[in-house]
Amino acid sequence: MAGKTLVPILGDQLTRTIASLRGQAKADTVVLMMEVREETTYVKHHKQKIALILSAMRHFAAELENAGWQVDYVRLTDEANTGHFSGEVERAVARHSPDRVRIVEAGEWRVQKAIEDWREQLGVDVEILPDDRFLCSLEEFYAWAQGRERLIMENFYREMRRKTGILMDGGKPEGGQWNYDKDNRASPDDGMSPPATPRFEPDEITVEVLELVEARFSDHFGELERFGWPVTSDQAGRALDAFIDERLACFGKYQDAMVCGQDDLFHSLLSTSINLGILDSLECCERAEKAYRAGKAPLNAVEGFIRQIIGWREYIRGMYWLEMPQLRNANALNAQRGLPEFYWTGETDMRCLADCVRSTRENAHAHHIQRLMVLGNFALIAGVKPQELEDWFLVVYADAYEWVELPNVAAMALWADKGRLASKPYAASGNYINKMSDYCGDCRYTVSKKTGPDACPFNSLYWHFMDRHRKLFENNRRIARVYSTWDRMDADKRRAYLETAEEFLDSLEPADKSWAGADNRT
Ligand code: FAD
Ligand code: DLZ
Ligand code: SF4
Repeated sequence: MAGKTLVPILGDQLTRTIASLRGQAKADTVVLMMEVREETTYVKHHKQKIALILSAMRHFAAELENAGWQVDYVRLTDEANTGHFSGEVERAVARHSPDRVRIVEAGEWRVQKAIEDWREQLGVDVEILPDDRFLCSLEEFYAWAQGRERLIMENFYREMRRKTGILMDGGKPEGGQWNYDKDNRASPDDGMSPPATPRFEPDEITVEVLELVEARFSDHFGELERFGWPVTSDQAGRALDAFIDERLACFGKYQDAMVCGQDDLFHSLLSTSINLGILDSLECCERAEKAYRAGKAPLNAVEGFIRQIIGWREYIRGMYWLEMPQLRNANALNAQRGLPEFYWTGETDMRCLADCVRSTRENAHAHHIQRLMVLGNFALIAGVKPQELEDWFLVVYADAYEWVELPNVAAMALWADKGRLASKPYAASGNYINKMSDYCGDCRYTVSKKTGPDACPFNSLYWHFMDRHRKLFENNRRIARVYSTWDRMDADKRRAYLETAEEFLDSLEPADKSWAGADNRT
């Protein structure tokens, strides 16, 4: 293509083979990377999340330069920095006088809307390319969704297995079944000690970024001390190697297990790298399949891991674009309670929640079942307003971008989309947490107690939730029997459940909203 091209690369587009660079002549291309205040503060992200993204961006820019690309890198501290993507692209157009701007579509609706306005703002051609790092294009997803009454992940996942050929045996699923989830629900074993996840010692670039973050974002949630995330594709590749060799084999069996103080268990911790673009999602699946074919990991583990990536991750991204912008305001259960303060401080006697918040604060990470069945479940049954929990999840996790956070929180955890994504709400009493973790033994509450001040709050809140949403759920085939159990209880017992729940709810301190700083989040 003749003439000069400006290629802006956003903070989660750190992929050497990104579509906007493919086919470009280095001599005619200026790559633009922008550290901007708006992205760092539209919510007050966890300190580790900002450090991760800025460090990965700086490493990526250096890699591109070493490979011969011309990179125009705008730092957060540059005096003329306008503080937002559109202002920086405008300034770069003035600096370089390109014939066109070429960019891969943004992951988030908010940013994509801004990019779509560039055509008018900049006075040069703007080419917006599909993000083909996802295995399912948005057109394909919309076509799949069209005309279907129910958008069931499992059906989507099977199509993705057929499309990619992963874990297929001719036209049939490997081993004869599509899904081995029933083998993936083991409780933790006593004394279980998974191999440590690799951590990467901060180099000079990362140390500089950590200092910047500590100085500029000192009032943001979270700690920096344990920062050890992969910040380059080389480190992400090593993290993948370690997962495949050391943890994949047990990933399936203990996928839903929780152990106090053991933050990673057998999870991959690869979401930050995949979401940034420094690790390829298909490569993760191919490596897992190879381990299975070499007899190094069982089918239930490998299928479970692959399902999370080519199934859940791709489906969640499709659902985000299908449901936006209305998903951000969804509140099917009309939940209006403010987020409890302990989501930020960790100060609660509920040991499960205190441990999940601690891990979140120290690591900018908690694993899936902690997010869904502890942090999400509590907010669901306590009736927390979806937008407040969404802001919290977007702030606190290093892997959180709205396209993946919002469907997981609003639709999966809170049923705010009225079951478009999850056919039944993920509501559970203390019994579930007790079965899947070692939290309850040392908790100040008693998990077997149903009512009264010492009873596990999840128990009474569960019934309070079911009772207050009876009209909505009693005709749902997957929940109806819950109401038979409720109706069989005598009236005094039911009243005691509801009173215990209400006393507990009255005792909750609402959070100070300045923690999230989400006024600028659309
Ligand atoms: P593993 O357990 O090792 O799983 C492997 C990979 O599968 C992950 O790296 C991830 O890429 C993918 N994956 C698994 N489940 C999901 C899912 N439900 N949606 C999308 N990808 C999935 N994931 C994010 O990347 N960002 C988020 O902001 C985010 N918010 C969440 C909020 C809630 C309420 C819930 C229930 C889940 C959320 N998840 C999110 C999904 C999941 O919890 C994380 O991807 C996972 O915990 C990351 O850790 P890991 O890499 O060790 O995952
Ligand atoms: C999350 C984030 C942060 C904290 N900072 C930046 C930044 O300074 N520059 C940048 O390009 N991207 C950043 N990001 C990631 C963006 O929010 C992300 O690329 C968009 O959400 C994609 O739509
Ligand atoms: Fe959590 Fe209840 Fe168990 Fe305490 S008893 S750890 S509150 S589930």
